[in-house]
Amino acid sequence: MSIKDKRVLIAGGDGYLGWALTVYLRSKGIECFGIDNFSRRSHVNTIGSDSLVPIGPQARVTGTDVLHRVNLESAFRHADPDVIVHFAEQPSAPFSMKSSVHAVSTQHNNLAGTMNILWTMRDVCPEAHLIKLGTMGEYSDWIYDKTPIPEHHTMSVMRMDPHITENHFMEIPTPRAAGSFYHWSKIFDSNNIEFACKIWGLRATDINQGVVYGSRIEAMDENNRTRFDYDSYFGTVVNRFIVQSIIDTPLTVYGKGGQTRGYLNINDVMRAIELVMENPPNPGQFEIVNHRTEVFCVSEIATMVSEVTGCDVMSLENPRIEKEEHFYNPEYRKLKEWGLKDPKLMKDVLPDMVEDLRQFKDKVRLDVIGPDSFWRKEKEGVTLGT
Ligand code: USQ
Repeated sequence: MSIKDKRVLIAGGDGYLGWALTVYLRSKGIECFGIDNFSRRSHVNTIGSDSLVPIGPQARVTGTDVLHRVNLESAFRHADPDVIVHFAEQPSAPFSMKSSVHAVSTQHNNLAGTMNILWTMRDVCPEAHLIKLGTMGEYSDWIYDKTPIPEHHTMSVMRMDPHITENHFMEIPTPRAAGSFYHWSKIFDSNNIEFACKIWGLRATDINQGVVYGSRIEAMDENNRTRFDYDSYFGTVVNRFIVQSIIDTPLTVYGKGGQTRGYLNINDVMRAIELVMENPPNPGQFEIVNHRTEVFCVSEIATMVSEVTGCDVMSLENPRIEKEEHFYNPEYRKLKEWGLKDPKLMKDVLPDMVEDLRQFKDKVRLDVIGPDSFWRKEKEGVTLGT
């Protein structure tokens, strides 16, 4: 089946990537059906912030919570999807580390929501292709500080057992470990999805993305933009640095700034999902796909933004527990083989982002920029201004 004929259900269709994908696929004539519980809007409002870019009303998607099995099943029956893209998760590491309430709600939402999607697929549309937004953060620098992050869900290891004379090769699930309760929720999801594929013959692709940045996709006009967050919970680092620079406040580099991640522009996320739709796994298969365009450490990004805008850079005590200098090299092969080419490079996108967002300068709230969630027990919030 050509992807033009596929019907797509997007869970989390009101979010940063979910709405962008809806606009992207519709611009290509693909039928999309979005559902959302609008928790992103309410979480961001609760911490005193809002999308910097004005967005359309909630009515742009259907109000359905993946935690509500009966409603989810109705939505699946109505949409009759060939593809389910699952973005309906709490995506912020700092939010998940704020308190026990935040950690529990993150893991409850993410694990139970994914579980409901799997059971509903089994009962309503077992042939559909699940595309799940995973994360590179499932492979922490605790484990992959000397060896590349693999792009496969199993690996061969040799078990060297001191109690027996022979060593044994074993095929084991790729080791994963995370640096926040949010990132751990993604690991648990991956394990549950793989198991569901194995026992029920579902098919799923887990896209492990790096950090996404960008203020819009090419298919958007002023009336159908996706949200853009810059606060310390829901803004990712590049998006935050751009906003900090347009209000002329120093860029908040945490710790030594040697924390290294894969980065990709939001336009390339869209293209990648389209390619994954074109390359579904077989029934019963669980496929891992890694996605990053470039690899940078935080200080390099701060330098690049500062070169565009002339803003200052400051070092803050790191609110997180993470390595501040380390090796990092995720394997990245499948999307390139499927035809992902000419990705956007950060140095080319940064000036456009500054231009695009400068018009919203007066809406920026300084009091939501400083870190407010701390991995160590004794820390309290830092307010950078009023
Ligand atoms: N950082 C700073 N200054 C800031 C904000 C962040 O130095 O003002 C640092 C963080 O300490 C971290 C790095 O920048 O070392 C990235 O932080 P981030 O908040 O941009 O990204 P992260 O928490 O890793 O999570 C984001 C998304 C998440 C996705 C993940 C992909 O929020 O949903 O899963 O990127 S990855 O990082 O590859 O795991």
